[in-house]
Amino acid sequence: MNPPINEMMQSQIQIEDDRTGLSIETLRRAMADNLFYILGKYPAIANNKDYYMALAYTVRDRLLHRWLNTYEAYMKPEVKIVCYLSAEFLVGPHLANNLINLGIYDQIRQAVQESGLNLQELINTEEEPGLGNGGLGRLAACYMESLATLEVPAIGYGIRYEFGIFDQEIREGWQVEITDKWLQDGNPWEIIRPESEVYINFGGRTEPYQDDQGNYRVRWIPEYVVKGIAYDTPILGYKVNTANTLRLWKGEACESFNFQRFNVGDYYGAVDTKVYSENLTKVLYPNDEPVQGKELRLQQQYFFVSCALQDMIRIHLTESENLDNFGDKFAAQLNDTHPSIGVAELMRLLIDVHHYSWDQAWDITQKTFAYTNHTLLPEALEKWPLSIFGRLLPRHLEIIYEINRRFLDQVRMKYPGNNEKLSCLSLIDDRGEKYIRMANLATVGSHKVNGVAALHSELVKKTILRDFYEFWPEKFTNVTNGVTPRRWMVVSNPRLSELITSRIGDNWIKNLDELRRLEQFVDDGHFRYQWREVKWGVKQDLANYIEDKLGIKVSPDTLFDVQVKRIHEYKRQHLNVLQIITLYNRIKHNPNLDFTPRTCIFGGKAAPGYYMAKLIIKLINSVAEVVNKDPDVRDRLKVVFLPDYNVTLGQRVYPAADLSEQISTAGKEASGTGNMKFSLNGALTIGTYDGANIEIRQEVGEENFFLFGLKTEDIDQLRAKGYNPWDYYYNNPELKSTLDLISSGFFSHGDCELFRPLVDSLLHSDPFFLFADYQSYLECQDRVSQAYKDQEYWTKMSILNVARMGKFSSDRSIKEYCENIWYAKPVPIEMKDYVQADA
Ligand code: NBX
Repeated sequence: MNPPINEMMQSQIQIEDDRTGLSIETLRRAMADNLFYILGKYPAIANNKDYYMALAYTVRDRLLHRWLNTYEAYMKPEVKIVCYLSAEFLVGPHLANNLINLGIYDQIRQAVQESGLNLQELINTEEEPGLGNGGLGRLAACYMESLATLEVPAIGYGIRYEFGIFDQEIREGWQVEITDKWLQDGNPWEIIRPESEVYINFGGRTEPYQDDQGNYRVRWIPEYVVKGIAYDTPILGYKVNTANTLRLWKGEACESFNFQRFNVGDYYGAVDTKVYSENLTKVLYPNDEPVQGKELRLQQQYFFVSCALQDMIRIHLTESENLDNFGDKFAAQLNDTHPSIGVAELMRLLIDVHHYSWDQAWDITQKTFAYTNHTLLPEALEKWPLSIFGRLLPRHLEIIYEINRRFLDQVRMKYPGNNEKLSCLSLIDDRGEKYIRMANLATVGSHKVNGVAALHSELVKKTILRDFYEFWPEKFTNVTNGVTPRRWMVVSNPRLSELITSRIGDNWIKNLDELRRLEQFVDDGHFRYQWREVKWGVKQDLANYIEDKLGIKVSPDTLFDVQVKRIHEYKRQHLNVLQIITLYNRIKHNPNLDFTPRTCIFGGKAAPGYYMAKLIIKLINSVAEVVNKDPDVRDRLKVVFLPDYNVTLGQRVYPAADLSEQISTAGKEASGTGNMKFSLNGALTIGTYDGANIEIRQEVGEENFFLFGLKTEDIDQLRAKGYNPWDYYYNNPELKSTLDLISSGFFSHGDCELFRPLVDSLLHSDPFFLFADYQSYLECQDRVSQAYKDQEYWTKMSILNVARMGKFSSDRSIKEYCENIWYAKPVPIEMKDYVQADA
């Protein structure tokens, strides 16, 4: 028994403990200590990176109690944990977000200032973890943040890529890819958990045997084994005690295997195994590349999913005697088909390792999994050649065959003699070379399947999973995407956030529907003036950044027209370019045209193997070069391509936009989430009837949204009756002269060949219907220019956009997943010991 005096002393020490205290003086001292003891530096030799690290450790100390308390609370048997399985988590920089969510931003800013430093500069030195390609990975990050804010128990399971998405440089207008070395200076936010290592089998063969009780069983004798090591990053909720875990797995050599080889004298073989194992999690695959034949990608997928499921089983068995209630303890969400091998892996673990019967195992599996679809593009639907699959995962192939056999028996009962149905629904595509269809596996193995916006979910039911919908209508549902207002408003746009808070208080940060209360100020001239001031200031910041990085001068008095997203033909950045060239032509023909000055800003990466996307980047830069220096233009039109678009740059760009370009071919963009970030920051949208645009327009009001273009049905009809892009080219003089100008070499120093592939593709097939939408787009842009001239009116529309965007908080999406798919509830975290949550 401790004498009371000890407890007293302890609590006194801990109140001003350098690792938890929040007074300015304690924070300042903690930073100095970390600089010295962790980084081995003192002020005279420290740079901003060192200070950033010292600060990051100071902040991490202050969240550790919450994190450990949270983890402990989840071990209770009655607590259900959401496991978000995703090959990508595009979390973005941690520091500023953690400061906001911990509620210590102001204290830290002062402490940093008193150390003679500038907090924003330190925040800017953070290297962001680029562990994702785009929307899908960023959605996973927003969802993790909302889960924590809503105090819902969650673990994000993924891959700790050593090299994330490449950094993009632009050289002579072309994209050049540079390896991303996000880990080179160390990562202060992660903690390695060597105790949670797991072993993952690959290759080899299976073997039937009888156990001691005479049961028929199968064992898998792998060819090699890789060790998975967990790296944990805390994901804090906004002003709550919950700190959930993002658990990312790294592949390492398995010593026991190495060691055997070493013992028989095969030193180089042992080293090979080590290199091979560590290769597994080396690099993130870019999207938009044909997936077939990328064996390493299948290995990555199986690796992280098996790590996750084994980890979940271990957690469950620390509190339970068996896995009977596994589906009550965990809800596992498949973020697209990338983790869908999990269906077969959970079956294998339950049957082969934990000796469940097939039927019991299948019940648990279906109860546990749900699947989110993010694309209808046929080329993006994952299918693995059976040959590769069977070589790598022989046991899983057997299990998939058995799942399929039982499933097709059910289908036969419902549709006797209908072979067409069987062939569409089968998990195996055997029309030529045989493939495993991962979307079919995910659908069969899940209790719910959802799309990511209303239109998209309808199209899922009508197109790629039509027969499944007919078979199991109740399985299909929609959850429209959302984004977290903490990162995408509070962190990235403090000025707008403060203005909003000054009028309606700060509850909107946790309850985004409260933004509606801004509507009452829309007729308040002073408020509108303040609103414009904020936008102008943020535009000035971006203008400074552009001048700094690119040497291009742009004025915040012009309309900032922005398209930032991955470069893809279906997203139609080239439609935007056609429009810009048309505006340029108009100025050239009539130099004194009444013209609303515009700054057209682009950003986005092209997949390294996607030639057309790279050519679009080159076209944007080539047009920029000509337009920006043409004296006739008189600075009324500027074109800027921002290199290396990522989360950090997004945080600069969204707040500064006046106009958000969401111009995909109808039916192709599953949802879009950038569209939400723009509108929440007061940009108006010019958009097609696609993805979440439709719902945004519905919420903000059609009079506050610039809609153009064909709808999905129109496009289907046009295609059916035979779409001929030439007709549009010949019949539309502005379109014709725009294309002719590109073909003439005007933007390519006389080279008529450079852009030919792009022009030819448009003239000969135009698979994404740019020509069909061109006229409607231009007319809509004219309406935009007209509207922008009336700044008071524009400001009203901007305010109404923000006020009515509450639906698009990821908090709303997460509540829907909890209610309809996961059946998970909040578990508020009580802090043990002495540490209290910040009020
Ligand atoms: O997912 C995106 C969709 O295109 C967006 O419309 C949607 O808003 C977003 C979130 O639901 N899809 C996406 O980003 N896909 C990928 O990044 C991807 C990554 C790897 C891969 C295929 C696609 N093999």
